[in-house]
Amino acid sequence: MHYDVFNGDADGIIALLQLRLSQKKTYPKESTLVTGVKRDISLLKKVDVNLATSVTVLDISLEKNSEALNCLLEKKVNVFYVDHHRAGDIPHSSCLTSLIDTDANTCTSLLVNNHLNGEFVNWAITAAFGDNMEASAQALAMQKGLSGEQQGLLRELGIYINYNGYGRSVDDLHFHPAQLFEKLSCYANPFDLINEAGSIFHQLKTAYQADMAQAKNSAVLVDNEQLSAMQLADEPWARRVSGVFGNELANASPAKAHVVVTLNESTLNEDTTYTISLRAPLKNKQGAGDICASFPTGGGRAAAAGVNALPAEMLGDFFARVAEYYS
Ligand SMILES: [Mn+2]
Repeated sequence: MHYDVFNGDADGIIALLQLRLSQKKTYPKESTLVTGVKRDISLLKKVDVNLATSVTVLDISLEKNSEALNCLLEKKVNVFYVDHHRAGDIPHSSCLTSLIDTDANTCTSLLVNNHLNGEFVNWAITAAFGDNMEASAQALAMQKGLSGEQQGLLRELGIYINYNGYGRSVDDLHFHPAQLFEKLSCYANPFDLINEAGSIFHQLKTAYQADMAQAKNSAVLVDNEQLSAMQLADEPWARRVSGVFGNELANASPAKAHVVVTLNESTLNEDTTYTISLRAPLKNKQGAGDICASFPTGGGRAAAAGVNALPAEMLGDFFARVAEYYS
């Protein structure tokens, strides 16, 4: 049995899409799809080592999946691995073919595009936009002579497919990533999908705009020179959109830190807590991890960090700490 294991975001889905569209011409490959929400990257362990004869792995860190990979290689299963995340030590095995490049300006779909000599380059451009590789996507689009309008449409499509991957679990998503892959695989050219009335492009666009409109109506908790804080509901729409919404806020006011606060509904009536997501100002990408780590259940990177369960009575202290740090 063949397995296709891929991240549920635009980059993972479109990497597989290119490979399968290319293979369609030669032979139809039956496969078992293994994927999940964007954050779910421990996917390779879901492959049954006793059933697998070959595995394609796309857009998930090799380092984070090395144990499962080694099990497959020991069983002499052929693995084709393409990725741009941290790889750690790549195992030496005649069963493993890997295309790994951790350059900050490439992504899995661009690596697959090179591998296929640009056979489905419009899809690769879509994925690069979706994976936030703006410069690489534009450069490739210019090279292929796409107009500004065409670039804009592929960019939109990439963003919508990427947006579909965000949620706490696949129940939050509009489309299971495996289902989205199946739907997209009918289109060798993304412009056919975009031009078709009522297609998945238009369905995702409508859903995206509805979620973003809800987010923009959310309560503003703090807005001063140093930071802006908004509260989102603990509901599927908020979990789908919070990442994209955070990006939009940060781009709109790059000198401020941004805090998104979500009430943990399950803690109501007990000790109420909040999930906190903090982005350092775009113009001063530091300190977020340290600030969050100084509160219980907090941590993260310098530019973006969070607190999983901030006790409600500490919320005021948290805002004060952020304002003080960035003033
Ligand atoms: Mn990626």
